[in-house]
Amino acid sequence: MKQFNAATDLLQNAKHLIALTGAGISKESNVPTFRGKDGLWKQYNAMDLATPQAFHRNPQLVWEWYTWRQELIAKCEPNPAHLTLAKWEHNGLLKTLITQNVDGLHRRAGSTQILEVHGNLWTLKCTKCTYQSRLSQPTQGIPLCPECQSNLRPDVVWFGESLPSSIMDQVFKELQTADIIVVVGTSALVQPAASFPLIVKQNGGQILEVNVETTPLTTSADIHLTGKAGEVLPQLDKLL
Ligand code: BJW
Ligand code: ZN
Repeated sequence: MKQFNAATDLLQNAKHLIALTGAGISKESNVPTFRGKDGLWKQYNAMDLATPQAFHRNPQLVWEWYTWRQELIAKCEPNPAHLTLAKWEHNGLLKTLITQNVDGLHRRAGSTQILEVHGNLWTLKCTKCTYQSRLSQPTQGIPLCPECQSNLRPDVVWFGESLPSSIMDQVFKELQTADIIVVVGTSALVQPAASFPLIVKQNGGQILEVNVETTPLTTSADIHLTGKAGEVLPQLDKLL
């Protein structure tokens, strides 16, 4: 309870609160995380599915995996953690939500100030030209570009790829301005997102971490709340 009260104080005094979320925030919506005992990378090899080389080698296999995930996520709903962050944006507390998640659940929960640093599973882009489109339902087979007939790919960021520069420009502005960053449900293992909270800290800000486990970030966090995001965030909201 002491940690909860300290976290409430931190939030109540925040001048520019931002959040960084990872797969753990969607776990209670039944979206699988990547790491850990039930994580996707226990069952699937990241290098066979989430690199540009893998897509070049076997677009069919990569698309099968993404179609399966789109079908799974289409059945999921935002949980109380997503809803709490949306509420905090609408009541003016949360300025920007940086997410590594590609599932689109933050938007479905009502958040609008979202920076999706690893892209979105529901957007496609051409492997050759600048064509992009939004999906309203899961893909079937390998979709082709209507402009140049090349393979379309999911507009997500794979290992070895740079994060979208226009979004990163906004992320860095936020990291310079923020005095508090709430970090929810990320293993803090994947760069560069894992370093975002440390940039806030270097600029004199504070880190509030919410996770069921400790992470490499925990020793730098000013407050670590252990628990499920879908329980901890609504509990915090009640105390505000
Ligand atoms: C709960 C919970 C509950 C559970 N409540 N909590 C060596 C050093 C430094 C960097 C590198 C390096 N070697 C390679 C790199 C670079 C690489 C990297 O970081 N690799 C590391 C793994 C070592 N990074 C990149 O390649 C990035 N690009 C880049 O660096 O560009 C520059 C560059 C260009 C060219 C050459 C070299 C450099 C790109 C990274 C792209 C990541 N892509 C993925 C897939 C996206 C598409 C898709 O979804 O299909 O993004 S991988 C996957 O990991 C996904 C996630 O967004 C990302 C982060 O995972 P996240 O969100 O943290 O989830 P989990 O599963 O790891 O953790 C869940 C957490 O939730 C856990 O902590 C649980 O405890 C917790 N939890 N239930 C609260 N209910
Ligand atoms: Zn094209």
